[in-house]
Formats: sequence, structure tokens, C-alpha cells
Amino acid sequence: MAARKWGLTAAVWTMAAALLLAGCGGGEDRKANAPADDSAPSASSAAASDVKAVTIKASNFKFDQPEIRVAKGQTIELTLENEQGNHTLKIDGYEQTVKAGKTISFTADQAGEFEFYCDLMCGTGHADMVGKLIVE
Ligand SMILES: [Cu+2]
Repeated sequence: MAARKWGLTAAVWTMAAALLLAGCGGGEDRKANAPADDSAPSASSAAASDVKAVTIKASNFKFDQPEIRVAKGQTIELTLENEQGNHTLKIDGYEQTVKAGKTISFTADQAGEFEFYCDLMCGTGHADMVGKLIVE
């Protein structure tokens, strides 16, 4: 009886030692896998490059970005934020208008340069509120 009990204890210790070793090995595996995990987000952002999200901030009397540059075929998600005053953004040629706080989405299917401007009479500097959408 006694001998069997000791044998069992030895087996438990052996298992415990094996688990500890496996635990260490697992820790190293996790470190080795870390670069693979990092590559996952960049792969998904590459897939998302068909969509170009642009936020334009308008104030009296300018847009914070005079140019929006996209590749032909890209979908543009355009958001207008009014930091000061009341403005809209209209793109000639595409006949798209974004209102304050809104986002529009359209495909840049025509190459070229398209003027955008504020389409809301907002004051003395209204005519200065222009920019260019460049699709290439
Ligand atoms: Cu205006």
C-alpha cells in the first residue's frame, strides 16, 4: 500500500514538472507569434484602401484642406465639420453636396480636377471658400 502511494506521489511530481516546462514553452511561443499578430491589422487596412475617408473642417472663411486627392475608382467618404459659421461643401462635376455634420459617400469614377466650394452664403469671405478634388 505504502509503496503504491509513494509511486503515485512521484507521478504527480513528474506531471507537475512537465506542466511547468510546458508553461515556459508556451510563453516563448506567444512571443514568437507576436509579429504574426501585428501583421494582421496592416493586411486589413490594405483591404480598406478602396475607401478614402476625408474630414474637412470649415471655418470663416476657409476649408482646412484645399485639396482632396484620391485614386480613380476609390470610394470617398466625405465628412464636413463646421468649426465656425455655417457652410456646406459642394463638388462641381460630381454634383455632390455635404452639409455640416454629415458624411456622404460616392465613387470617384471620373478622373480630373473638380472644384469644391461652400454652397451656402455665409458672409464676406464666402467666395474664398474653394478647393479642389483631384482624382487621378
Ligand atoms: Cu459660404
